[in-house]
Amino acid sequence: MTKSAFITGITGQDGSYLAEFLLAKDYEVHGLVRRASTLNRSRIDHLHDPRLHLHYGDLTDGVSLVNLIHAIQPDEVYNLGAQSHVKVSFEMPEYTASTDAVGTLRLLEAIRAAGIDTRFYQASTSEMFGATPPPQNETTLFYPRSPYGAAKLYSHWVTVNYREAYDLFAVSGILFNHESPRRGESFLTRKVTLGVASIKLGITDHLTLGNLEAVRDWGYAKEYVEGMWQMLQHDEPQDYVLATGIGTTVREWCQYAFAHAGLDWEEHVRYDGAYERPTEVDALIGDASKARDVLGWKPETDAQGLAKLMVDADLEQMSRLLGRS
Ligand code: NAP
Ligand code: G4F
Repeated sequence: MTKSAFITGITGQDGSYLAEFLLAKDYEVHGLVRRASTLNRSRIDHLHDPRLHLHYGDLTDGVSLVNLIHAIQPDEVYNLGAQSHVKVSFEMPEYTASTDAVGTLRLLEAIRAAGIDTRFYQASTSEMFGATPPPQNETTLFYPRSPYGAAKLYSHWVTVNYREAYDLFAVSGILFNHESPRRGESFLTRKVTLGVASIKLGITDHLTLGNLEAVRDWGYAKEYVEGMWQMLQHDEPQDYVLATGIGTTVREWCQYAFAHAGLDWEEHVRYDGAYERPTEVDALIGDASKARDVLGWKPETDAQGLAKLMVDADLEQMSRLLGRS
């Protein structure tokens, strides 16, 4: 029988890859979209599929969630919607908490109110480890360093609680940074690859960044959404880390990306303290051995390979826009 899934955050990086993945598996896919004054669906515009249904709603609007879950009765719910930018969360802490923390509670309550037997995935994050040094796995102490990390930690624990209190099949995927050509333009990796393409094509000659010393474990988003689905197919609801296990500094990411376009990063990168956060997460490096052993999940793309594919995609797209391809 055809399965159905409900995805919050379907217009985002992960939501768009997950929708593609589930449609290829013959799911009926329902996505929550926010009303905006201009359409915000560029990542899913290519999905012309009668099995894809989009519904207006918002994680800050509990009534919309109750009505949609009641009407759709999905087999699986993926809660990927969030105000996902760490630095922005210092500027909009209350909105971030309402979306990223209470939003999860609203969705869980909508599932409970509908009384349906659904499997629930929560998009937890390595940001919850914050100040606790690497390597980080499912048993590592949480110590968030931003309103975003704190809000996500609430969602993580309320997901655990609904699993234990109401016997809901609810899991948290604690995902380390994952990127792609669809990554939002203000996140570090994409900001750099877009900067490389602009410099290479002569549109600008420099790129301005903040902290170059932070270490992140960067993987490929397309591989991570498959892990989300695998977590919901297992017999038992459990939490898992997804990561590559390799730490890369922001400085090294710049080296990889600029070198791939034949450029020297030191000639083009400038510093501006405005991009620093009030509290930084110095180092995130994940240990995904549980996902490998229990689910058979394994990442294939490392940071260097990812930098290359993102630079290539941005160069191609920008050349096309400039009419040079
Ligand atoms: P993203 O590209 O920023 O997408 C976020 C999605 O959430 C967008 O579809 C956005 O809609 C939607 N959204 C924002 N506020 C909402 C609200 N109030 N109600 C409903 N939807 C809302 O994020 P991503 O990189 O795909 O990440 C997916 C999820 O994984 C997020 O929860 C993120 O926090 C988490 N996560 C990401 C990473 C990573 O490295 N990418 C790592 C760990 C965890 P609009 O398009 O309308 O803005
Ligand atoms: O790309 P970032 O903004 O990602 P960050 O803060 O690690 O958060 C991402 O990963 C989390 C998983 O750990 C997700 F939960 C979250 O939703 C998001 O997807 O910054 C990466 C690093 C930081 O240390 C930052 O200080 O790059 C440093 N950085 C240096 N200059 C910069 C910049 N980050 C951004 N965005 N812009 C800069 O100019």
